[in-house]
Amino acid sequence: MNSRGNGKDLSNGDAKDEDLERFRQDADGQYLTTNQGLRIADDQNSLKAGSRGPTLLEDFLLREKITHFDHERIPERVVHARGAAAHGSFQVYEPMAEYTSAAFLQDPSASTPVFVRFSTVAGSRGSADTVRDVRGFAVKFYTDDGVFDLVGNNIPVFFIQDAIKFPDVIHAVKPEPHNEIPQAASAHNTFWDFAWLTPESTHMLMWVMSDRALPRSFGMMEGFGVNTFRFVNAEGRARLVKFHWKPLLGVHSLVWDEAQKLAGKDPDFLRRDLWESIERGDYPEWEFAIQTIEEADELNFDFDPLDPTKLWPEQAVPVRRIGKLTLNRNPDNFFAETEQVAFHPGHVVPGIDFSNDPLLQGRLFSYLDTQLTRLGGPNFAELPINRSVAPVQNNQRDGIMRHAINRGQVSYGPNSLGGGCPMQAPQNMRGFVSYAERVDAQKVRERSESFGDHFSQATLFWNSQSDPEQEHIVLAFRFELGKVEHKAIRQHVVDLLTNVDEELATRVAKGIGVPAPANGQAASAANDRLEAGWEQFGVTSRPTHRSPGEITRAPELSMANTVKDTVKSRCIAVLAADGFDGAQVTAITKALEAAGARAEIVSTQLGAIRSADGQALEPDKTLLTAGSIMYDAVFVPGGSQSVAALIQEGDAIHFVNEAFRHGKAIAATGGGVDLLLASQAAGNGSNGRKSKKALSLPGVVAEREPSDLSDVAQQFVEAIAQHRSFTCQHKERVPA
Ligand code: HDE
Repeated sequence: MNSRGNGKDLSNGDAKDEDLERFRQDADGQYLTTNQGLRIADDQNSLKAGSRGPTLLEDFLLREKITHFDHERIPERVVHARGAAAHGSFQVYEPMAEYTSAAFLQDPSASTPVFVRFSTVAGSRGSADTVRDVRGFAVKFYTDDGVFDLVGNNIPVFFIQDAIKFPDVIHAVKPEPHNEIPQAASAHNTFWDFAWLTPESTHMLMWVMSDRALPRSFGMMEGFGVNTFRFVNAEGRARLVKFHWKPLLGVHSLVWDEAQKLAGKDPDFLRRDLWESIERGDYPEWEFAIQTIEEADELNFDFDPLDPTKLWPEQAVPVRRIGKLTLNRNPDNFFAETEQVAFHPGHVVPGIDFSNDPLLQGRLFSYLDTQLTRLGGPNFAELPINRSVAPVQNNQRDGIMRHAINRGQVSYGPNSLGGGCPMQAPQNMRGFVSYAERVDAQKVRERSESFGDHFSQATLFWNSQSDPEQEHIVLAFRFELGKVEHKAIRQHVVDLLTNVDEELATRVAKGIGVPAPANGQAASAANDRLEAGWEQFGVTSRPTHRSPGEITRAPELSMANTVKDTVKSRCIAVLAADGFDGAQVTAITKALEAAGARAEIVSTQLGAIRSADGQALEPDKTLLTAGSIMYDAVFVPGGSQSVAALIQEGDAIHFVNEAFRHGKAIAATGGGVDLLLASQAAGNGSNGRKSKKALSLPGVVAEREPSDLSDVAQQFVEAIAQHRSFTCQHKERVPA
């Protein structure tokens, strides 16, 4: 550990880390000074005319301190305001020269420093981490050819096809302008009004209503570049490319009830998880993956590869994993790094270029523009976190907060007085040359006909989900639309969903007081209603065709098919009080730790508790400060005194019920089984009484007389690795 306590040795040749080192400040052993370096003798009292008299205007120490404080805030990002970030590194697996000349994608032995910021989109800086929303996944690569920013999301598609609609979708989802309600939520009138009038958003709506919008951890989400980029190799050959991040821990989510409660009990749940994982050395990792389409094949798919409301199904366009990203160092200072970092999809390096995706084209304008306001002027690239590790040299000058002291009389080009410097770099010196795509067209304000299939991929997404995932989507639509006060809007969204799947529309309709569509006929009635509404309100981007194609299910779209062989970074609650069974706690917690998870003791109060055989243990949390929602699983050890105390606590019973309702793994050994029987996490046996059989439910490992604790631990670890089990109908009846 170095002095910053974040587990990373500075001597590792990380160019960005070394660059940042010049700006770091530590107060150890230092005297307090003004910003001018004057040592301050008294920072506790302002200068007054007598100890009970008025404060003097002369007090420059007071004025400097208060003035700085008054100006500590900068505007928050207009979207993606709430975020958390970390440093790390990226390494490619093998040279990618066939596809791209990007230098950082050639040498498997070279490591590129990165800074990655995760965010929610709609909420303000102080909103909760676990709200239903898209997550930003923005990666800044500090390459030897300059900064490359891959500014992506955890959902592969977007709400709109044209950047000109971005202010509209964001205005619709943000708090309503008259009363600034609701914070960080799409469940309100304006969002769903926009949604039904923007049929191209249907595919993205399906993703946002799925549990993908409730990640369990930033380290358990996928990332996507969303927009289509271009890879160009040294011969100038180009291919369209989509970028992906595949988390090695798999893709796992919270459930809605849990996410809402966490927003109150621990609104920092995801940023805390990221921070603590890195501090522990449980570094989150993702594989970088690409999909490429040959230019000649651009028009040969059921979807248009330039349409950002479409993904490229992996069966149609294989995904190739080409490198690995590891986050291994927390920022030193949230404001200086996480808040001041400025991403821009227009920051590319030779070998990477843009496609004509109309959303991307608009983004290329927006990011630089927004930083000018947010970071106060054109010199934000000089901020330590934004500085390229490749040398920066040009004729740009002056502006607010300029740091560089450019010497000499020359600030223009071409020049002879400066010997022609700085010189333009030819392509063979890695000068950036835009891909010379041929464009021969009329200027039009039009949407391509090939963008007109708004529903097929929404249907593909729905068809690819497991039963519990489908159920969660239905409930999410019901929740969101249940908050919409206008029945006509609820009806129109159901009409949209009728185009995705009639059963989906029927199940949603059932909960929100609008008629369910019935057999084919109702679908055409739904479309008649939609068409009339779209006509009335000037919607031009209508669905014009459907191209379902040959792929009817895409396994990669379901989280049921994700990685389920690890419990790394998971946190398990051990419910224990005085008199707990020490051997059971030791055996299970050791096994969890050996598998890469960790256990926290949750008790009735803080202060050491003793096992039946006298072993002392310090609880980490209490039933007051913790809830099952903060854990991935629960273990209840035996020990008659401990179990008797817990059974008396409504909070302990609730803990178990809630974990069970949320599909989490639960283990109980010895008398701990009685806490399960006292809760509703046990079904009724066939005779109506709670029996041992009643505990043989998915995800529950209950052994009253465990002969082999390592076997119990093994079963428990396997159940946790499954993430959740939703197969048991009984769960629905358990109050949480
Ligand atoms: Fe952004 N987006 N965006 N966006 N975006 C911003 O830039 C914008 C879009 C994304 O952690 C802003 O610096 C437009 C898609 C992320 O700092 C702003 C359009 C995707 C972040 C902006 C889009 C994104 C932003 C606000 C439609 C996924 C946070 C603050 C044309 C590929 C980066 C800022 C961070 C941030 C504009 C659509 C991802 C206003 C105009 C699609 C992850 O410039």
